[in-house]
Amino acid sequence: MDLITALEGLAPELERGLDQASSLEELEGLRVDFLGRKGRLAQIMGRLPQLAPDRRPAVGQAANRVKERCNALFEARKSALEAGRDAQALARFDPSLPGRAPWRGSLHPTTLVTEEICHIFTGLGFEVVSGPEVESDYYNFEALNMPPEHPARDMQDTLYITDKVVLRTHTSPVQARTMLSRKPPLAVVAPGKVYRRDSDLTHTPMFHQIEGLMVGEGISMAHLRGTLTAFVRAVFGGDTQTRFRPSFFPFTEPSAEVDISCCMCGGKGQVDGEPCRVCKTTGWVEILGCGMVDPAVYAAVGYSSDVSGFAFGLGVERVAMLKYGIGDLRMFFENDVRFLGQFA
Ligand code: 2NL
Repeated sequence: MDLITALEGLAPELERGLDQASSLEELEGLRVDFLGRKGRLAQIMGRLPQLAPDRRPAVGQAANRVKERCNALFEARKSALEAGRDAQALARFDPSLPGRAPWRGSLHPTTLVTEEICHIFTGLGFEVVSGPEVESDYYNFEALNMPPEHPARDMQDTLYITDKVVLRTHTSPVQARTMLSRKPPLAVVAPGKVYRRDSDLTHTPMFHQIEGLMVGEGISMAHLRGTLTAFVRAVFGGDTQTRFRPSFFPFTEPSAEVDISCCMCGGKGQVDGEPCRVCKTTGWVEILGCGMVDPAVYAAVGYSSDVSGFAFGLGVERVAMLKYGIGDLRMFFENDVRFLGQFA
């Protein structure tokens, strides 16, 4: 067959093939078959050297025309198939369906309770302060009336960095630093992480504390009681009862522990006739420790013995467990999103 006739047969044949192609993959197959390096057009052109030289230009021109025509056919069909595919995708897409909300994080219950407690105390005129977690023996113990050999400094409780540097075992050193850098009157709360060499079902080596301190002229046990009762009712509800029991802390005298009426059984000691697991039937649960700042602490920070004040300390995880009815301390440290997501 003469080459020009063979060339001119290509475009109509491609057109029939394209009409039947139903996917972009098939289309690509046809393109390779007709226009590829070893395709039909290339094969025909391979016979060009067999022609007399004066016939070659006409065949070359015909080949270019056919190639352009084939390319145009191919591109047209490709656009049509692509448009069809997009239309199908749009037909499947229902814009009236509700959107899928992105997953939203939430604050850790420890953070929530810390923020709530700090908010309550700032409302009562306290200021939030912070300090280092790696602390000197002096601020963590000595300034707080815990001289060397004091039982609370026992190696069993304290995590030592060096002989004289510890991970703070409470946030009291923040208040000691505050008193050293400021004059009374002052009212501060110090939230933060604290560390103890202790780890079992009910103790973790790191937990969170909030301590408070109010120092001024004429600050009395009555201010302590009023402040802490207002605080407890803000966290656990206005009907919550409080009970102050005598206790001991090295840095306060007198000292007390505060119990609240059990938020699980309402102080009745029973839930649905069963013994209350939160207060163990006593109707009371311990919530914080407090007292009037010991004069030895004022001496250590260079305050006059004319001032007086109160201080208190509480465990954040403990408050969160009581407030939210969480039975297991480990929940706070496992970072299970099924637990954490409940505080969104
Ligand atoms: C508890 C008891 C308490 C304090 C912390 C304190 C701090 C200074 C001076 C005097 Cl600078 N006291 N802090 C006082 C009484 C109790 O914590 O059971 N915490 C979990």
